[in-house]
Amino acid sequence: LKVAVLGLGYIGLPTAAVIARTGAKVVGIDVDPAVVETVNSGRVHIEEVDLDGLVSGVVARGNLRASLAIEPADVFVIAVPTPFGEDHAPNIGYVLRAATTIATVLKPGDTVVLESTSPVGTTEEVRDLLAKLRPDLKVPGASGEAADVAIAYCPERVLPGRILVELIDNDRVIGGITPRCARKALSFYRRFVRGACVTTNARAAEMTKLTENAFRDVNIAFANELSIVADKMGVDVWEVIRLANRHPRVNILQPGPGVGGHCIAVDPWFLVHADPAGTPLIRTAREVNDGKTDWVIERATELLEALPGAPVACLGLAFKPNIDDFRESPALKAVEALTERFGERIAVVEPYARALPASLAAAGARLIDIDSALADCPIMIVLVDHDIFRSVPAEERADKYVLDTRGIWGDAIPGKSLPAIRRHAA
Ligand code: SAJ
Repeated sequence: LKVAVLGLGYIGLPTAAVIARTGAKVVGIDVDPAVVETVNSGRVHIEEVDLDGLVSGVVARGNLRASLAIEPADVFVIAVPTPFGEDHAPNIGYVLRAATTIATVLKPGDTVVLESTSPVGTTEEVRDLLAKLRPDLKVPGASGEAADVAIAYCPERVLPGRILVELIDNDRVIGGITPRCARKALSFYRRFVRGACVTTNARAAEMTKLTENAFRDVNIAFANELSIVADKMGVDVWEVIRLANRHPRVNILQPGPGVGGHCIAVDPWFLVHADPAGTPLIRTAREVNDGKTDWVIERATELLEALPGAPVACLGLAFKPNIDDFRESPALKAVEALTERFGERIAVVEPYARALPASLAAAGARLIDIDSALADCPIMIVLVDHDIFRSVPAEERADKYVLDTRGIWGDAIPGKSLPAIRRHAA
């Protein structure tokens, strides 16, 4: 079996490597020459648990290669980004470009699977594009005749940091343009997926993916809204959530500085964009989660103004704990806003960054380690719950003024509230 994976990013590269491990010959196609070169030398350009060892192994055995140019294959997996524009309109340009590339080598018997998160109807658009570019091939669903190629949608559902485990163990939803397409794609996924593979149609599979991430966004928004109300009422929101979750049918998620990443902060907009009037809850959840970041910036600004000149350590830039991914990160957004205002007072502790993003460095922020932060910075703003921050014992930070947006240092707050700080400053 020969497989071409288009897009060697956070999903495409691990997927290509896992398929290659089954013994299939896999070629990973990417537009970035640096990525192609890195993979061909057996190395990885992204941080993901155990990925480096897996890639170096399958490349050394000759089962995985990367290339800038498309090649004929039996199965094509599209794993390219689907960003959105200023007006939150989904941009499926990369998907259509990948399909255009595939069209140049597509042959009867091939299977094309789209994995990128996509608005409902995208897989049909891919089918229509392939039909237009390759009138010699019968595409599925167009007529009653048996098609020459199979086209399906099978969304990735893996959690960064657990990608290699979840690629294999999670259940997969496989939506075919026709039931026959779904069965063809199913036999491919069965090669490496241990979870259940459930078949449906392409539109239902597309909406399922968007629904999963919108569900999580709405639930995190609930926690974030509670955190603001609780703060006004002087109540520890993390304690309230712990206690409420003892109810057998309540399961509240954790508040934070907002929702980041390229999935949960993005995908709900695909549903809102498809039906703005019909999605007030999903839209409001997005606004609540984005608004939480602004609230954190306001609280931090108050704290910094109450203690003029005191050095500040911002703990974390990543969008969630123990990863090096800063995309759509609320922590990064908060640090950018604080650095713009307070410049050289701001130090950043981010064990997953080799250097500070240019925007922060240019505004005067410095990258330091947690030990220097504990030694030199009386103010600490916890933005990411990295394990290394969690592990700082209470006595090492007893004299700090802390704004803890992740609730990892619950014991640090008493005596350090803003009124207390104002008294101290006066
Ligand atoms: N977050 C909170 N509170 C919580 C949980 C998360 O504030 O209780 C924040 C995180 O800090 C982060 C953001 O939400 O900023 C998203 O993190 P996440 O761990 O919930 O999810 P992602 O973005 O890493 O991965 C999600 C997953 N989707 C679901 O859990 C429904 C993953 O399974 C998907 O494959 C992935 O999106 C994707 O690619 O769509």
